[in-house]
Amino acid sequence: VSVRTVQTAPFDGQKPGTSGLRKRVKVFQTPHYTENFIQSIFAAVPKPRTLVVGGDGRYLMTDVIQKIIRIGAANGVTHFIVGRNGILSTPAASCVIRKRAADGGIILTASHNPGGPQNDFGIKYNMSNGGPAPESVTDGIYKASLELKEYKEAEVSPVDLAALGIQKFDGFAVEIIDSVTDYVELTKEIFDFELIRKFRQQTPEFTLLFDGLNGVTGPYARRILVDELGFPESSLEQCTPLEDFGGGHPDPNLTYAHKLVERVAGEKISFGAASDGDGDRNMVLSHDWFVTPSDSVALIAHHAECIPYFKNKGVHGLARSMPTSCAIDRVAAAKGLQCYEVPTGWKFFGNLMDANKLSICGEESFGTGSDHIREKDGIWAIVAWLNIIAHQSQQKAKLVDVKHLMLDFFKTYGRNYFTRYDYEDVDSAGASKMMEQLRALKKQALESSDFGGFKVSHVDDFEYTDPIDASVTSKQGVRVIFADSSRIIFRLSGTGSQGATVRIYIERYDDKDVELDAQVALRPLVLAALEISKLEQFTGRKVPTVIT
Ligand code: VG1
Ligand code: CO
Repeated sequence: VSVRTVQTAPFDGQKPGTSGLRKRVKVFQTPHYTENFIQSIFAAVPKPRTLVVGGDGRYLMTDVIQKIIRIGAANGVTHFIVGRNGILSTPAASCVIRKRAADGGIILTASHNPGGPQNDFGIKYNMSNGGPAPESVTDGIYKASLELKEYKEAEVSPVDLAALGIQKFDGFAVEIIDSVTDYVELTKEIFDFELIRKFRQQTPEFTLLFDGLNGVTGPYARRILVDELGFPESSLEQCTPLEDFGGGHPDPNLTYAHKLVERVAGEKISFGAASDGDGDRNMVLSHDWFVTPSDSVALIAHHAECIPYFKNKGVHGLARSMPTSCAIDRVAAAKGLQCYEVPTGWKFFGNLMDANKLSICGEESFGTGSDHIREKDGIWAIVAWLNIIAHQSQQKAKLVDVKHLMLDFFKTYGRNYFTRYDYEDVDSAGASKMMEQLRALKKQALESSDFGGFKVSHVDDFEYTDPIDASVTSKQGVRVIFADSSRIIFRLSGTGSQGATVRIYIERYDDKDVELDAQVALRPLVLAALEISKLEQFTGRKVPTVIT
């Protein structure tokens, strides 16, 4: 194929964050900006010959796929595997990379960030294990972006992304695959679909509502929940992927998934669930209970053995990101399993999974998953819950609903109350100053004070040494740990595209009172957090943008 070389100059700020490079669409539309970043990927990663490409369907995606094909072909890719019309959820992309033994993949998403011409776009590289590139690789991409002088492009006309099958070009081929099939096959191997189908038939009072928030998950949910498990089509809402997610914020939480929350409450629905723009997050609730993600992963771990995948393979270990509540640690202790604590971001779980040390893990940010792939997986978590509900209901010969599962869990383990306060789009300088001040806090100074009866026992800035490759990641969030094991954690987001987002994570353990409202149970610690951080003084903010 004939290749042309285009002269360019480096751009500042092409440093991938928690999960790839995320910027405003108009930044990606700057001449050469996107091409530069794609060329930087090929300069830094082990040369891929087979490459998976797809994304969450947001505005600009198909244009960028054509660019990836042109630049990739000029950089030695011989086989592109692309989801039909470019559509691949993040977990499906991870699945396809593994199943088809590709060398890597490029996923086009800004996850839960709004889409459309005025909003966000993102590019992320995944390795041959199906997982996000580790920091050593993303640092390499960034370094390459700063030194770039030219990029290469194959001179080919646009590929037809709608036509399933193989299109041959001079020196390379593009294979368009169904976006859903590989992923659905994998899901069917993991869970007991027969049991869930039977449960659904025998328990007509169990009702379900899934909200795709107009993100990529709709087609996956339809195939699995409706076609395979037999739930009615009316169990789905907002399940058509839209370029701008219908103008919404495709983030499954109580604030942005309010339509689902209202319907579940109003119609007394037994099981409500939602996923984010790219399909890797999940929220689970019922008309009488909201499941905190930290509790969700702990509950799945507790009941893992009723899921065929874990029954057959065993559970090798558990893990959570540092700010995630310690509920899963209690499950690990009870089961005699190791529980790992990693920095925020799914990329830190991959090495442990590859080394067979980790089976189930999660993040407080509505991320739950296992070693069946190397990304968090929204549909996986939702079907895991259905599998557990079906199994428990069969065992007890009556409907065991979401609330009762959680209350049973708390009876066994006690409850780790958890909440997160997000202050979005605050002034970056103020936010950085606040973090500097927190880093400078000394244990002695805090120990002498009394925060509404809470005594500080430990303060640090979280640092992680990967047990497999010994790589060190530091400055991952300031932790204030109290004598009674309560925790307050402060960190800045690494996924925003504008200003800074301050996150405050608050946790308290209680083995007596397990049915309090989380905001009530955590109020004294929230006040302590605001006092310790001087948040209002540094950022001018009185109230958070989102509370989860
Ligand atoms: C956030 C979450 C983190 C998650 C990341 C990517 O990162 O806190 O837990 O892994 O998003 O999720 P940050 O740096 O903004 O706190 V997704 O669904 O945006 O790929
Ligand atoms: Co996501």
